[in-house]
Amino acid sequence: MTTEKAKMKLCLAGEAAVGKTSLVRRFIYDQFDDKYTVTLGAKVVKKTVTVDHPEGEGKIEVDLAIWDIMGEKFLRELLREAYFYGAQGILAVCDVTRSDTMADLKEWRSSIERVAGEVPIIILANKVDLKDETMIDEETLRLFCEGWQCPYVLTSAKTGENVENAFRDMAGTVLKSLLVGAKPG
Ligand code: G3D
Ligand code: MG
Repeated sequence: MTTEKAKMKLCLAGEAAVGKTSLVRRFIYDQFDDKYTVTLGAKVVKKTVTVDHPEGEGKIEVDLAIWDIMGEKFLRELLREAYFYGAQGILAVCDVTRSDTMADLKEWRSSIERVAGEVPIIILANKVDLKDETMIDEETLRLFCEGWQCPYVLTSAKTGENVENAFRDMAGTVLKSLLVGAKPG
């Protein structure tokens, strides 16, 4: 059986300190670094994943280009053409210990859609390891995502919980959207 190949550009979105860089690091290197490193502008990292073909048969090898973006709003607006051009999927991250980080995703979404059009989104509700500090309960999150008609994943970059799943789900969802888009008619 042949393995098909695909490429895609994924962008992280979300306010400063929600855990974007930590999630990318966890996914790429499977590690969590407690030292804070400021991402200047944007950093692009690559990883290849093999996922099931969305339409049943075989596997697809997907080269992911993951854009980790600095959370400062002024920078986002300044650089959004460069950041979001050609984005095919958005990993929108909020921090479950800060409620406002979920509402703030609206601005991120419209900023990205102005450049890349409507693309699949997954919401990552991050820092679920901080159980005692959780301010966003799952019902609130569920309703928010229902409004957006997008899935969500509860993640922890610290423990690694669901991080791999979130990126893989995103890759699978984007592939599906690309295949639908590629169909004639
Ligand atoms: P950003 O890239 O979105 O700005 P970072 O966010 O990845 O830099 O993370 C911001 C802070 O949150 C860092 O802490 C980081 O260690 C912490 N963090 C990220 N993800 C998690 C998580 O899942 N659980 C917990 N407990 N902490 C997390 P510091 O203290 O270095 O500022
Ligand atoms: Mg960062």
